[in-house]
Amino acid sequence: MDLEEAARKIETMEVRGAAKIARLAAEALKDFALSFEGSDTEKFREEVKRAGERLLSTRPTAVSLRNAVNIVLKGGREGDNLSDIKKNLVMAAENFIANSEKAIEVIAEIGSKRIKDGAILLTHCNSSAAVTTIIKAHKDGKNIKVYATESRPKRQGYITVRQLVKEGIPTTLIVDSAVRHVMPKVDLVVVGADTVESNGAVINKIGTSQIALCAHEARVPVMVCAETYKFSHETLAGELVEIEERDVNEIVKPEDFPGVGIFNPVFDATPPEYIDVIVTEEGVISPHAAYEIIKALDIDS
Ligand code: RI2
Repeated sequence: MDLEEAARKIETMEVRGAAKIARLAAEALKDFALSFEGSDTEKFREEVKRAGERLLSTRPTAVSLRNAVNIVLKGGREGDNLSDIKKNLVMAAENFIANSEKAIEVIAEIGSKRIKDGAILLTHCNSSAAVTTIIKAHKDGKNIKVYATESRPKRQGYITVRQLVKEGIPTTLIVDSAVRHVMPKVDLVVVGADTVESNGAVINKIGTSQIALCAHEARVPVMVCAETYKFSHETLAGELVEIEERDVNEIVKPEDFPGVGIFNPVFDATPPEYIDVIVTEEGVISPHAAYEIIKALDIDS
């Protein structure tokens, strides 16, 4: 995979979802390293670093992307000669991808146990961790039904409803603004995450915080499914998570609304008080345990 092509696919959201973009970045860095010709170790390190920066410039919010790049580059800092350095980088990339895929399976295994037979779920956007967990609950014999939001502006909810219906799960598509109306019928909200902050706040697709607020009001628990590489080391060091703002054309054609300001933030932050549990591959944790998870992770920013 050509590095620029991978960066473009992430930027344009041709490949999207926090886990998928992280794995694609790891794969692209691996291919970039393998295609490096020459014997100058310093030049290799500089070019790989620049490649990492290009990938990081694509989407600013999902820390999984940053963690993937940091883990792979860290692998490439180990070794005495170029051949070993390349080997270590490739190994780091392959391990990241394998661990990331395995983490989702483990999360689904654990998360499924928290979904009761007969439960009505609500999910938002399209999270591979959340959708895999819901499908696992269905495969475990739970008789579940799902409400899925459209998830404006890009309507990733369409992907979700198709995935769930394909598995035979009764699924109902709703517009984002119908969430409060249906919440009294819901037993559990299941969503993914792009980033988990050190204070336990979860950054996810815009609208997640409103859903959590409605769930809180209706006393419906909120379960977040997130691999530990979604946890942000940077926030421990005081940095704030940048909320990506995308092209306003994703909402409307600006020329149809002369004089009107249009604002397209694509993520929001749900405070830890509105989240019951985060299901990680390390187990079910309280959002307040995010600090310990980040401390235990060996990822430098
Ligand atoms: P997984 C997505 O972001 C959504 O916000 C989704 O909830 C989150 O990534 C996590 O997805 P976008 O790329 O990693 O659609 O669980 O903006 O697949």
